[in-house]
Amino acid sequence: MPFNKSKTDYSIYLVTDSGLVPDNFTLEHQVEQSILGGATLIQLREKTADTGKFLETAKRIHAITKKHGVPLLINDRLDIALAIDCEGVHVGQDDMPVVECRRMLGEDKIIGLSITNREEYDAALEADAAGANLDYFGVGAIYGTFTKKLRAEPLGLSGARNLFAYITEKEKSLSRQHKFVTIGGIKPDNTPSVRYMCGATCNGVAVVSCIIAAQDAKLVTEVLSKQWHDAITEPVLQVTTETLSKINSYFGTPTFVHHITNNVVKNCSANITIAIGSSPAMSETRAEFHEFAGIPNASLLLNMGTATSDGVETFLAAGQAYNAARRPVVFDPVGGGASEARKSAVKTLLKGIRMSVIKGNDGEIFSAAGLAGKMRGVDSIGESLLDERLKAAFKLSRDANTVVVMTGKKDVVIGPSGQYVLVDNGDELLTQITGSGCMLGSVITSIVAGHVGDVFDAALAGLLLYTIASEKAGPLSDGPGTFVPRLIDEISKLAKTGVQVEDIKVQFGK
Ligand code: 3NM
Ligand code: MG
Repeated sequence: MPFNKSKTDYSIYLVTDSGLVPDNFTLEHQVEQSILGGATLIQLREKTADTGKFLETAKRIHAITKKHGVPLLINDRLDIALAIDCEGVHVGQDDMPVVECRRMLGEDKIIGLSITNREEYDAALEADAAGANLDYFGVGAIYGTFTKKLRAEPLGLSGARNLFAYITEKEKSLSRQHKFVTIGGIKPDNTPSVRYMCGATCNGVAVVSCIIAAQDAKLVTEVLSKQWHDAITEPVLQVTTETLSKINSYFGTPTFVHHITNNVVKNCSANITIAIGSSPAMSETRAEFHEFAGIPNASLLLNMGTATSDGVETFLAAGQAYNAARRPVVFDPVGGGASEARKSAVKTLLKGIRMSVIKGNDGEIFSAAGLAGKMRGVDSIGESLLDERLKAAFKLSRDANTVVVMTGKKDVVIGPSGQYVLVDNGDELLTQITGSGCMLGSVITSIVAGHVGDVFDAALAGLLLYTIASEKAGPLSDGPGTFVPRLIDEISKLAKTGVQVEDIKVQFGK
Protein backbone atom coordinates (compact mmCIF):
# COMPACT_ATOMS: atom_id res chain seq x y z
CA MET A 1 0.00 0.00 0.00
CA PRO A 2 1.42 3.44 -0.86
CA PHE A 3 2.23 5.60 2.15
CA ASN A 4 -0.52 8.07 3.04
CA LYS A 5 0.82 10.59 5.53
CA SER A 6 -2.60 11.89 6.54
CA LYS A 7 -3.21 8.55 8.30
CA THR A 8 -0.15 8.92 10.55
CA ASP A 9 -0.75 8.14 14.21
CA TYR A 10 1.49 10.40 16.31
CA SER A 11 0.48 9.02 19.70
CA ILE A 12 3.52 6.93 20.64
CA TYR A 13 6.56 8.32 18.90
CA LEU A 14 9.92 6.64 19.46
CA VAL A 15 13.08 8.66 18.78
CA THR A 16 16.30 6.64 18.70
CA ASP A 17 19.70 7.09 20.27
CA SER A 18 21.90 4.05 19.72
CA GLY A 19 24.24 5.22 22.50
CA LEU A 20 21.52 4.39 25.04
CA VAL A 21 20.78 0.82 23.87
CA PRO A 22 21.59 -1.69 26.65
CA ASP A 23 24.74 -3.75 25.93
CA ASN A 24 22.87 -6.98 25.35
CA PHE A 25 20.60 -5.57 22.62
CA THR A 26 20.81 -3.90 19.21
CA LEU A 27 19.04 -0.73 18.10
CA GLU A 28 17.07 -2.83 15.61
CA HIS A 29 15.86 -5.06 18.42
CA GLN A 30 14.73 -2.08 20.54
CA VAL A 31 12.89 -0.48 17.62
CA GLU A 32 11.10 -3.67 16.67
CA GLN A 33 10.14 -4.47 20.27
CA SER A 34 8.81 -0.97 20.69
CA ILE A 35 6.67 -1.29 17.56
CA LEU A 36 5.32 -4.59 18.87
CA GLY A 37 4.48 -2.75 22.11
CA GLY A 38 2.55 -0.04 20.27
CA ALA A 39 4.97 2.60 18.93
CA THR A 40 3.19 4.33 16.06
CA LEU A 41 6.00 6.43 14.59
CA ILE A 42 9.80 6.11 14.61
CA GLN A 43 12.50 8.74 14.21
CA LEU A 44 16.07 7.70 13.59
CA ARG A 45 18.15 10.23 15.45
CA GLU A 46 21.86 9.48 15.41
CA LYS A 47 23.77 12.66 16.09
CA THR A 48 27.28 11.20 15.89
CA ALA A 49 27.09 8.50 13.19
CA ASP A 50 29.22 8.80 10.04
CA THR A 51 27.26 9.05 6.81
CA GLY A 52 28.07 5.56 5.54
CA LYS A 53 27.20 3.88 8.79
CA PHE A 54 24.08 6.02 9.26
CA LEU A 55 22.86 5.00 5.81
CA GLU A 56 23.30 1.30 6.58
CA THR A 57 21.50 1.62 9.92
CA ALA A 58 18.73 3.61 8.26
CA LYS A 59 18.19 0.89 5.66
CA ARG A 60 17.98 -1.82 8.32
CA ILE A 61 15.60 0.18 10.50
CA HIS A 62 13.45 1.09 7.50
CA ALA A 63 13.12 -2.58 6.61
CA ILE A 64 11.73 -3.19 10.11
CA THR A 65 9.35 -0.24 10.18
CA LYS A 66 8.04 -1.05 6.68
CA LYS A 67 7.37 -4.63 7.71
CA HIS A 68 5.13 -3.30 10.49
CA GLY A 69 3.57 -0.45 8.52
CA VAL A 70 4.97 2.27 10.79
CA PRO A 71 6.41 5.46 9.25
CA LEU A 72 10.12 6.20 9.68
CA LEU A 73 11.47 9.74 9.87
CA ILE A 74 15.14 10.74 9.82
CA ASN A 75 16.46 13.42 12.12
CA ASP A 76 18.18 16.28 10.36
CA ARG A 77 19.73 14.31 7.45
CA LEU A 78 17.64 14.88 4.34
CA ASP A 79 20.25 13.10 2.25
CA ILE A 80 19.70 9.89 4.22
CA ALA A 81 15.91 10.26 4.04
CA LEU A 82 16.10 10.74 0.27
CA ALA A 83 18.53 7.87 -0.18
CA ILE A 84 16.34 5.32 1.57
CA ASP A 85 13.04 6.91 0.48
CA CYS A 86 11.57 6.78 4.00
CA GLU A 87 8.46 8.63 5.11
CA GLY A 88 9.97 11.96 6.11
CA VAL A 89 12.30 14.01 8.28
CA HIS A 90 12.40 15.79 11.60
CA VAL A 91 14.45 18.96 11.80
CA GLY A 92 15.53 21.30 14.55
CA GLN A 93 15.69 25.08 14.58
CA ASP A 94 19.31 25.07 13.41
CA ASP A 95 18.95 22.42 10.73
CA MET A 96 17.99 22.74 7.06
CA PRO A 97 15.24 25.40 6.79
CA VAL A 98 11.84 23.77 6.46
CA VAL A 99 10.96 25.48 3.18
CA GLU A 100 14.06 23.91 1.57
CA CYS A 101 13.19 20.57 3.14
CA ARG A 102 9.76 20.62 1.55
CA ARG A 103 11.15 21.61 -1.82
CA MET A 104 13.54 18.67 -1.75
CA LEU A 105 11.21 16.06 -0.28
CA GLY A 106 7.95 16.83 -2.07
CA GLU A 107 4.47 17.05 -0.62
CA ASP A 108 3.95 13.38 0.23
CA LYS A 109 6.59 13.19 2.95
CA ILE A 110 6.22 14.11 6.60
CA ILE A 111 8.17 17.10 7.88
CA GLY A 112 8.31 17.88 11.58
CA LEU A 113 10.00 20.72 13.41
CA SER A 114 11.15 21.19 17.03
CA ILE A 115 9.77 24.25 18.81
CA THR A 116 10.16 25.46 22.34
CA ASN A 117 8.22 28.75 22.44
CA ARG A 118 5.61 30.95 20.78
CA GLU A 119 8.12 32.78 18.62
CA GLU A 120 9.39 29.56 17.03
CA TYR A 121 5.83 28.44 16.37
CA ASP A 122 4.92 31.80 14.82
CA ALA A 123 8.03 31.71 12.65
CA ALA A 124 7.08 28.20 11.52
CA LEU A 125 3.63 29.45 10.48
CA GLU A 126 5.38 32.02 8.30
CA ALA A 127 7.54 29.30 6.80
CA ASP A 128 4.34 27.39 6.13
CA ALA A 129 2.97 30.37 4.24
CA ALA A 130 6.18 30.29 2.21
CA GLY A 131 5.53 26.69 1.23
CA ALA A 132 6.93 24.53 4.05
CA ASN A 133 3.59 22.84 4.69
CA LEU A 134 4.79 21.42 7.97
CA ASP A 135 3.03 18.32 9.23
CA TYR A 136 3.81 18.33 12.91
CA PHE A 137 5.72 19.99 15.71
CA GLY A 138 7.79 18.48 18.51
CA VAL A 139 7.13 20.68 21.54
CA GLY A 140 9.74 20.59 24.27
CA ALA A 141 11.55 20.05 26.33
CA ILE A 142 8.77 19.36 28.80
CA TYR A 143 11.06 18.05 31.54
CA GLY A 144 14.79 18.01 32.01
CA THR A 145 16.53 15.28 30.03
CA PHE A 146 20.01 13.77 29.81
CA THR A 147 19.44 12.78 26.21
CA LYS A 148 19.91 16.19 24.64
CA LYS A 149 21.60 19.45 25.50
CA LEU A 150 18.62 21.78 25.75
CA ARG A 151 18.39 25.17 24.09
CA ALA A 152 16.06 26.52 26.77
CA GLU A 153 14.73 25.82 30.25
CA PRO A 154 12.29 22.92 30.27
CA LEU A 155 8.71 24.15 29.93
CA GLY A 156 7.28 22.08 32.75
CA LEU A 157 3.60 21.23 32.91
CA SER A 158 2.59 24.85 33.43
CA GLY A 159 4.78 26.13 30.58
CA ALA A 160 3.56 23.39 28.24
CA ARG A 161 -0.06 24.19 29.06
CA ASN A 162 0.56 27.85 28.43
CA LEU A 163 2.22 27.21 25.07
CA PHE A 164 -0.51 24.77 24.01
CA ALA A 165 -3.19 27.33 24.92
CA TYR A 166 -1.54 29.78 22.52
CA ILE A 167 -1.10 27.16 19.80
CA THR A 168 -4.68 25.89 20.14
CA GLU A 169 -6.09 29.39 19.56
CA LYS A 170 -3.91 29.97 16.51
CA GLU A 171 -4.56 26.56 14.97
CA LYS A 172 -8.28 27.37 14.91
CA SER A 173 -7.69 30.11 12.36
CA LEU A 174 -5.55 27.97 10.03
CA SER A 175 -6.97 26.31 6.94
CA ARG A 176 -4.91 23.18 7.68
CA GLN A 177 -4.15 22.05 11.22
CA HIS A 178 -0.85 20.61 12.40
CA LYS A 179 -0.15 17.68 14.66
CA PHE A 180 1.77 18.11 17.91
CA VAL A 181 3.85 15.83 20.09
CA THR A 182 5.54 16.64 23.37
CA ILE A 183 9.13 15.60 24.08
CA GLY A 184 11.77 15.73 26.79
CA GLY A 185 11.88 13.61 29.93
CA ILE A 186 8.56 11.94 29.16
CA LYS A 187 7.95 8.47 30.61
CA PRO A 188 4.91 6.38 31.50
CA ASP A 189 4.66 7.94 34.98
CA ASN A 190 4.23 11.51 33.80
CA THR A 191 2.35 10.84 30.55
CA PRO A 192 -1.17 11.22 32.03
CA SER A 193 -0.22 14.59 33.54
CA VAL A 194 1.32 15.77 30.27
CA ARG A 195 -1.74 14.75 28.28
CA TYR A 196 -4.12 16.30 30.79
CA MET A 197 -2.24 19.59 30.85
CA CYS A 198 -1.64 19.92 27.10
CA GLY A 199 -5.21 19.06 26.11
CA ALA A 200 -6.65 17.75 22.89
CA THR A 201 -4.32 19.72 20.58
CA CYS A 202 -1.49 17.43 21.67
CA ASN A 203 -1.51 14.26 19.60
CA GLY A 204 1.20 12.21 21.23
CA VAL A 205 4.34 11.78 23.28
CA ALA A 206 7.84 11.44 21.83
CA VAL A 207 10.40 9.59 23.91
CA VAL A 208 13.99 8.46 23.69
CA SER A 209 15.53 7.05 26.84
CA CYS A 210 12.56 5.48 28.59
CA ILE A 211 12.18 3.05 25.68
CA ILE A 212 15.59 2.88 24.02
CA ALA A 213 17.43 2.27 27.30
CA ALA A 214 14.86 -0.24 28.59
CA GLN A 215 15.57 -3.91 29.17
CA ASP A 216 12.04 -4.61 27.92
CA ALA A 217 11.27 -2.03 25.25
CA LYS A 218 8.02 -3.75 24.29
CA LEU A 219 6.68 -3.66 27.83
CA VAL A 220 7.61 -0.02 28.44
CA THR A 221 5.94 0.96 25.16
CA GLU A 222 2.81 -0.96 26.13
CA VAL A 223 2.67 0.84 29.46
CA LEU A 224 3.32 4.21 27.82
CA SER A 225 0.60 3.55 25.27
CA LYS A 226 -1.87 2.53 27.94
CA GLN A 227 -1.07 5.62 30.01
CA TRP A 228 -1.55 7.82 26.96
CA HIS A 229 -4.82 6.25 25.88
CA ASP A 230 -6.34 6.06 29.36
CA ALA A 231 -5.52 9.64 30.25
CA ILE A 232 -8.36 12.10 30.33
CA THR A 233 -7.78 15.25 28.36
CA GLU A 234 -10.45 17.42 29.92
CA PRO A 235 -11.31 17.72 33.59
CA VAL A 236 -14.65 16.41 34.73
CA LEU A 237 -16.31 19.47 36.10
CA GLN A 238 -19.97 19.77 36.68
CA VAL A 239 -21.61 22.26 38.88
CA THR A 240 -25.32 22.78 38.93
CA THR A 241 -27.89 23.61 41.56
CA GLU A 242 -28.36 19.84 41.72
CA THR A 243 -24.91 19.71 43.28
CA LEU A 244 -26.40 21.07 46.47
CA SER A 245 -29.00 18.37 46.82
CA LYS A 246 -26.36 15.68 46.57
CA ILE A 247 -23.75 17.47 48.68
CA ASN A 248 -24.08 14.98 51.52
CA SER A 249 -23.23 12.08 49.25
CA TYR A 250 -19.66 13.38 49.23
CA PHE A 251 -19.16 12.72 52.93
CA GLY A 252 -18.43 9.40 54.56
CA THR A 253 -15.93 7.85 52.12
CA PRO A 254 -12.87 7.01 54.22
CA THR A 255 -9.72 8.19 52.49
CA PHE A 256 -6.03 8.46 53.21
CA VAL A 257 -4.56 11.96 53.33
CA HIS A 258 -0.80 12.17 53.14
CA HIS A 259 0.15 15.60 54.44
CA ILE A 260 3.37 17.41 53.82
CA THR A 261 2.48 20.41 55.84
CA ASN A 262 3.80 23.04 58.16
CA ASN A 263 4.87 22.68 61.76
CA VAL A 264 2.27 25.07 63.08
CA VAL A 265 -0.77 23.02 62.07
CA LYS A 266 0.23 19.36 62.04
CA ASN A 267 -1.82 18.45 65.10
CA CYS A 268 -5.08 20.16 64.16
CA SER A 269 -4.80 19.00 60.54
CA ALA A 270 -4.46 15.40 61.71
CA ASN A 271 -7.37 15.80 64.11
CA ILE A 272 -9.75 17.31 61.61
CA THR A 273 -8.91 14.59 59.08
CA ILE A 274 -9.75 11.92 61.65
CA ALA A 275 -12.89 13.83 62.65
CA ILE A 276 -14.36 13.44 59.17
CA GLY A 277 -13.56 9.74 59.09
CA SER A 278 -10.32 9.69 57.11
CA SER A 279 -6.76 8.71 57.98
CA PRO A 280 -3.99 11.29 58.05
CA ALA A 281 -0.29 10.61 57.64
CA MET A 282 2.50 13.13 57.96
CA SER A 283 5.55 12.04 56.02
CA GLU A 284 8.46 13.69 54.31
CA THR A 285 10.30 10.42 53.74
CA ARG A 286 10.79 9.99 50.01
CA ALA A 287 11.34 6.24 50.25
CA GLU A 288 7.69 5.74 51.16
CA PHE A 289 5.96 8.18 48.77
CA HIS A 290 5.24 5.59 46.06
CA GLU A 291 3.98 3.08 48.58
CA PHE A 292 1.66 5.62 50.19
CA ALA A 293 0.36 6.73 46.79
CA GLY A 294 -0.70 3.13 46.22
CA ILE A 295 -2.95 2.98 49.30
CA PRO A 296 -6.66 2.83 48.31
CA ASN A 297 -8.25 6.31 48.17
CA ALA A 298 -4.89 7.97 48.77
CA SER A 299 -4.37 11.68 48.28
CA LEU A 300 -1.64 14.20 48.89
CA LEU A 301 -1.84 17.63 50.48
CA LEU A 302 1.14 19.89 49.84
CA ASN A 303 1.15 22.82 52.22
CA MET A 304 4.05 25.24 51.81
CA GLY A 305 3.67 26.90 55.21
CA THR A 306 7.07 26.30 56.75
CA ALA A 307 8.85 24.67 53.83
CA THR A 308 12.61 24.49 54.17
CA SER A 309 15.00 25.33 51.35
CA ASP A 310 15.29 21.69 50.25
CA GLY A 311 11.55 21.23 50.81
CA VAL A 312 10.76 21.91 47.15
CA GLU A 313 12.54 18.72 46.09
CA THR A 314 10.53 16.75 48.63
CA PHE A 315 7.27 18.33 47.42
CA LEU A 316 8.20 17.50 43.82
CA ALA A 317 9.04 13.89 44.61
CA ALA A 318 5.78 13.42 46.50
CA GLY A 319 3.62 15.23 43.93
CA GLN A 320 5.11 13.23 41.07
CA ALA A 321 4.58 9.96 42.94
CA TYR A 322 0.88 10.78 43.37
CA ASN A 323 0.59 11.99 39.77
CA ALA A 324 2.09 8.70 38.63
CA ALA A 325 -0.43 6.76 40.71
CA ARG A 326 -3.18 9.05 39.33
CA ARG A 327 -4.18 10.10 42.82
CA PRO A 328 -5.20 13.68 43.61
CA VAL A 329 -2.75 16.32 44.74
CA VAL A 330 -4.07 19.39 46.56
CA PHE A 331 -1.77 22.39 46.79
CA ASP A 332 -1.92 25.03 49.50
CA PRO A 333 0.67 27.68 48.57
CA VAL A 334 0.77 29.19 52.05
CA GLY A 335 2.37 32.61 51.99
CA GLY A 336 3.10 32.02 48.29
CA GLY A 337 3.77 35.66 47.50
CA ALA A 338 5.50 36.57 50.74
CA SER A 339 9.08 36.20 49.50
CA GLU A 340 10.99 35.61 46.28
CA ALA A 341 11.92 32.13 47.49
CA ARG A 342 8.28 31.18 47.97
CA LYS A 343 7.25 32.65 44.62
CA SER A 344 9.91 30.60 42.89
CA ALA A 345 8.89 27.47 44.83
CA VAL A 346 5.28 27.87 43.66
CA LYS A 347 6.46 28.18 40.04
CA THR A 348 8.64 25.10 40.30
CA LEU A 349 5.83 23.05 41.79
CA LEU A 350 3.36 24.13 39.11
CA LYS A 351 5.91 23.14 36.46
CA GLY A 352 6.46 19.72 37.90
CA ILE A 353 3.16 18.58 39.40
CA ARG A 354 -0.36 18.31 38.09
CA MET A 355 -2.55 19.67 40.88
CA SER A 356 -6.19 18.62 41.28
CA VAL A 357 -7.06 21.55 43.53
CA ILE A 358 -5.21 24.71 44.53
CA LYS A 359 -6.51 26.30 47.71
CA GLY A 360 -5.35 29.62 49.05
CA ASN A 361 -6.37 33.03 50.29
CA ASP A 362 -6.55 36.11 48.08
CA GLY A 363 -2.87 36.94 48.18
CA GLU A 364 -1.75 33.38 47.62
CA ILE A 365 -4.01 32.90 44.61
CA PHE A 366 -3.13 36.28 43.09
CA SER A 367 0.53 35.45 43.46
CA ALA A 368 0.26 31.90 42.10
CA ALA A 369 -1.67 33.34 39.13
CA GLY A 370 1.28 35.65 38.47
CA LEU A 371 -0.75 38.75 39.29
CA ALA A 372 0.35 41.38 41.76
CA GLY A 373 -1.17 40.38 45.07
CA LYS A 374 -1.49 42.20 48.28
CA MET A 375 0.81 40.09 50.37
CA ARG A 376 2.53 41.16 53.54
CA GLY A 377 3.97 38.38 55.66
CA VAL A 378 1.96 35.23 55.19
CA ASP A 379 -1.44 36.78 55.90
CA SER A 380 -3.57 38.11 53.14
CA ILE A 381 -3.98 41.83 53.61
CA GLY A 382 -7.37 43.24 52.84
CA GLU A 383 -9.51 41.90 50.09
CA SER A 384 -9.70 42.79 46.47
CA LEU A 385 -12.89 43.47 44.62
CA LEU A 386 -14.90 40.40 43.80
CA ASP A 387 -14.37 40.89 40.08
CA GLU A 388 -10.61 41.03 40.47
CA ARG A 389 -10.62 38.00 42.72
CA LEU A 390 -12.66 36.01 40.23
CA LYS A 391 -10.31 36.99 37.43
CA ALA A 392 -7.23 35.89 39.36
CA ALA A 393 -8.80 32.61 40.48
CA PHE A 394 -10.01 31.92 36.93
CA LYS A 395 -6.58 32.61 35.45
CA LEU A 396 -4.89 30.21 37.84
CA SER A 397 -7.57 27.60 37.29
CA ARG A 398 -7.17 27.79 33.52
CA ASP A 399 -3.36 27.95 33.60
CA ALA A 400 -3.00 24.98 35.93
CA ASN A 401 -6.10 23.14 34.61
CA THR A 402 -7.27 22.70 38.16
CA VAL A 403 -10.06 23.61 40.54
CA VAL A 404 -9.18 26.72 42.55
CA VAL A 405 -10.63 27.37 45.98
CA MET A 406 -9.99 30.95 47.02
CA THR A 407 -10.89 31.78 50.59
CA GLY A 408 -11.96 35.20 51.80
CA LYS A 409 -15.05 36.94 53.06
CA LYS A 410 -16.80 35.14 50.25
CA ASP A 411 -15.06 31.94 49.23
CA VAL A 412 -14.76 31.12 45.53
CA VAL A 413 -14.65 27.69 43.93
CA ILE A 414 -13.84 27.98 40.23
CA GLY A 415 -12.92 25.62 37.38
CA PRO A 416 -11.04 26.08 34.09
CA SER A 417 -14.28 26.65 32.17
CA GLY A 418 -14.98 29.73 34.28
CA GLN A 419 -17.94 28.24 36.14
CA TYR A 420 -17.81 29.26 39.76
CA VAL A 421 -19.63 29.11 43.06
CA LEU A 422 -19.47 31.84 45.71
CA VAL A 423 -19.84 30.57 49.25
CA ASP A 424 -21.06 32.91 51.96
CA ASN A 425 -20.84 30.44 54.85
CA GLY A 426 -18.21 30.58 57.62
CA ASP A 427 -17.93 31.93 61.15
CA GLU A 428 -15.96 35.08 61.94
CA LEU A 429 -13.80 33.11 64.41
CA LEU A 430 -12.16 31.29 61.48
CA THR A 431 -10.15 34.47 60.96
CA GLN A 432 -8.92 34.53 64.56
CA ILE A 433 -7.13 31.20 64.77
CA THR A 434 -4.04 29.91 63.07
CA GLY A 435 -4.38 27.03 60.65
CA SER A 436 -7.98 27.58 59.62
CA GLY A 437 -7.00 27.58 55.97
CA CYS A 438 -4.68 24.62 56.47
CA MET A 439 -7.44 22.56 58.09
CA LEU A 440 -9.74 23.42 55.20
CA GLY A 441 -7.02 22.00 52.94
CA SER A 442 -7.14 18.72 54.87
CA VAL A 443 -10.93 18.53 54.59
CA ILE A 444 -10.98 19.28 50.86
CA THR A 445 -8.20 16.77 50.15
CA SER A 446 -9.94 14.09 52.13
CA ILE A 447 -13.21 14.52 50.25
CA VAL A 448 -11.65 14.92 46.81
CA ALA A 449 -9.76 11.65 47.41
CA GLY A 450 -13.08 9.81 47.52
CA HIS A 451 -14.44 11.47 44.37
CA VAL A 452 -11.63 11.89 41.86
CA GLY A 453 -13.95 12.04 38.86
CA ASP A 454 -15.84 14.89 40.40
CA VAL A 455 -13.20 17.21 41.77
CA PHE A 456 -15.15 20.44 41.53
CA ASP A 457 -18.20 19.25 43.44
CA ALA A 458 -16.05 17.41 45.96
CA ALA A 459 -13.98 20.52 46.68
CA LEU A 460 -17.19 22.53 47.07
CA ALA A 461 -18.61 19.87 49.39
CA GLY A 462 -15.47 20.04 51.55
CA LEU A 463 -15.66 23.82 51.72
CA LEU A 464 -19.33 23.71 52.73
CA LEU A 465 -18.79 21.02 55.35
CA TYR A 466 -16.01 23.05 56.92
CA THR A 467 -17.64 26.48 56.83
CA ILE A 468 -21.04 25.25 58.00
CA ALA A 469 -19.36 23.36 60.87
CA SER A 470 -17.64 26.61 61.81
CA GLU A 471 -21.03 28.35 62.00
CA LYS A 472 -22.25 25.69 64.43
CA ALA A 473 -19.04 25.87 66.49
CA GLY A 474 -18.91 29.67 66.74
CA PRO A 475 -21.89 30.21 69.08
CA LEU A 476 -20.74 27.28 71.26
CA SER A 477 -17.31 28.85 71.83
CA ASP A 478 -16.12 31.38 74.39
CA GLY A 479 -13.58 32.73 71.95
CA PRO A 480 -10.82 31.59 69.61
CA GLY A 481 -9.32 29.21 72.18
CA THR A 482 -12.40 27.06 72.64
CA PHE A 483 -13.40 27.49 69.01
CA VAL A 484 -10.86 25.00 67.65
CA PRO A 485 -12.04 21.96 69.66
CA ARG A 486 -15.68 22.94 68.99
CA LEU A 487 -14.94 23.11 65.28
CA ILE A 488 -13.51 19.59 65.38
CA ASP A 489 -16.56 18.36 67.33
CA GLU A 490 -19.04 19.95 64.94
CA ILE A 491 -17.33 18.78 61.79
CA SER A 492 -17.22 15.25 63.16
CA LYS A 493 -21.01 15.38 63.71
CA LEU A 494 -21.81 17.01 60.38
CA ALA A 495 -19.70 14.53 58.44
CA LYS A 496 -22.00 11.83 59.77
CA THR A 497 -25.39 13.59 59.69
CA GLY A 498 -24.73 15.71 56.62
CA VAL A 499 -25.40 19.43 56.24
CA GLN A 500 -28.89 20.93 55.96
CA VAL A 501 -29.49 22.30 52.50
CA GLU A 502 -31.10 25.38 54.19
CA ASP A 503 -27.75 26.19 55.81
CA ILE A 504 -25.97 26.45 52.45
CA LYS A 505 -25.42 30.02 51.24
CA VAL A 506 -24.12 29.96 47.69
CA GLN A 507 -24.40 31.75 44.40
CA PHE A 508 -23.58 30.20 41.03
CA GLY A 509 -21.93 32.10 38.22
CA LYS A 510 -19.85 31.91 35.07
N1 3NM B 1 14.43 16.83 21.59
P1 3NM B 1 14.22 11.66 26.55
S1 3NM B 1 14.30 16.83 24.11
C1 3NM B 1 15.48 14.65 21.02
O1 3NM B 1 13.24 19.58 23.45
C2 3NM B 1 14.95 15.63 21.98
O2 3NM B 1 13.25 19.33 21.32
C3 3NM B 1 14.05 17.57 22.59
O3 3NM B 1 14.86 12.40 25.30
C4 3NM B 1 13.48 18.94 22.45
O4 3NM B 1 12.92 11.08 26.11
C5 3NM B 1 14.95 15.46 23.35
O5 3NM B 1 15.25 10.59 26.83
C6 3NM B 1 15.43 14.29 24.11
O6 3NM B 1 14.14 12.66 27.65
C7 3NM B 1 14.31 13.52 24.72
MG1 MG C 1 18.75 18.89 14.77
